[in-house]
Amino acid sequence: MEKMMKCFGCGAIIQNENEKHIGYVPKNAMNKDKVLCQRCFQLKNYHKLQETSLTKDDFLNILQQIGEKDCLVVYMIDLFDFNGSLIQGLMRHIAFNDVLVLANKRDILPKSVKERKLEHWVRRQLKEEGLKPIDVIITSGKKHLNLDMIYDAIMEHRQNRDVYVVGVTNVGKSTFINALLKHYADVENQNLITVSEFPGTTLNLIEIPLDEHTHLYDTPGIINESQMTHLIRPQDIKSVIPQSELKPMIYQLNSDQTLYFGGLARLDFIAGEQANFIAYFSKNLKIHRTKTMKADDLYNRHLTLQYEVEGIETIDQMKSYEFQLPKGKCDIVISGLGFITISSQGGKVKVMAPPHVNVMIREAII
Ligand SMILES: Nc1nc2c(ncn2[C@@H]2O[C@H](COP(=O)(O)OP(=O)(O)OP(=O)(O)O)[C@@H](O)[C@H]2O)c(=O)[nH]1
Ligand SMILES: [Mg+2]
Repeated sequence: MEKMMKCFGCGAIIQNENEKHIGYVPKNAMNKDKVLCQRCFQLKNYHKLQETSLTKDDFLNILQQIGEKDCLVVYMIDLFDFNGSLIQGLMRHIAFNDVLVLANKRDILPKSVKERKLEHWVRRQLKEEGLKPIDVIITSGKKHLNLDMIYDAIMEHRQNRDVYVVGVTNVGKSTFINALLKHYADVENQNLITVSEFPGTTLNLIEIPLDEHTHLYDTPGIINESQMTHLIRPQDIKSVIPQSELKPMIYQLNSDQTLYFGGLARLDFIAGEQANFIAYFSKNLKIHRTKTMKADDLYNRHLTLQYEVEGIETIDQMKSYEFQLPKGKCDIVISGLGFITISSQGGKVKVMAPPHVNVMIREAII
């Protein structure tokens, strides 16, 4: 039987019947041995996103099958949105495989942070989550950082088995595989896998031969509804989510002072001695400092509103969290948007963010 044809950009099974469904290719474009579906064509050439109707379960089903295989799992996480890339659904499925962890997007964190420090931090966080990887490598798929080291680690640990690259959507799986394809197989740009800043780009397994019998697979990322990318308008993603090295912004705050982050989130310093707040956000995000007393009014009059979140027009539609600060350093993370490193003698902060967005306190990464 003839093998089903798949789009080389997203892995969707090719069909010529329904333009609105994934994998559509007009019949007259079928005369090649490698085809790109209409959705990928639009994404690659016009940067236009065609919505799909795949659900989280569709993606989890694919992962479940991987969990049942004897293979090497390359688990990619995003250093900038570490907690957003650790969803439980994913951990559960791969817990029994050999797992090599790639901590990606290192280029977004300040250059001054040592790679070893990041690696140790990642290892400690993973341990808390109960994951015991065979190795952890810091990387940037975009900058080809540590590519040779990763290639060698994959070849060593796969022991002639298949390799599956998994992770939450948007962590950079396809970008990384493209780096491998360019570097080790001289694949030209027009034949690479589709990548984009929109979540849910890869739609099915994409098979890349390693030798006669085994393959490396790109997989569709699990959709994590609490990721910031799902809440803002698609056209704002590239400005709100940092694309290059973060520029730390330093604030000395007294209690009863507030910071707004592009109108998407807010932090109130409720109690404590004067403390140091270092904000790590996209450089396009305007940070606005004000007295807490005036902060509600400022937001409601739209003075600090820079980006829109659907369904939020007044500040009381945001969700509030309170955190007790430890003495010393900690991070307050607004998942996918950014984080604030606070050095204090202790105290209390309140954070407001759109519902769904995870807000948490963690050991400082920097
Ligand atoms: N700064 C930075 N951005 C990256 C890096 N790797 C990927 N990106 C960006 O992250 C976004 C998502 O990249 P993809 O490679 O499509 O991510 P994916 O994990 O394959 O996503 P899905 O196919 O949706 O699961 C794109 O905007 C990439 O340019 C990196 O190392 N550094
Ligand atoms: Mg992808």
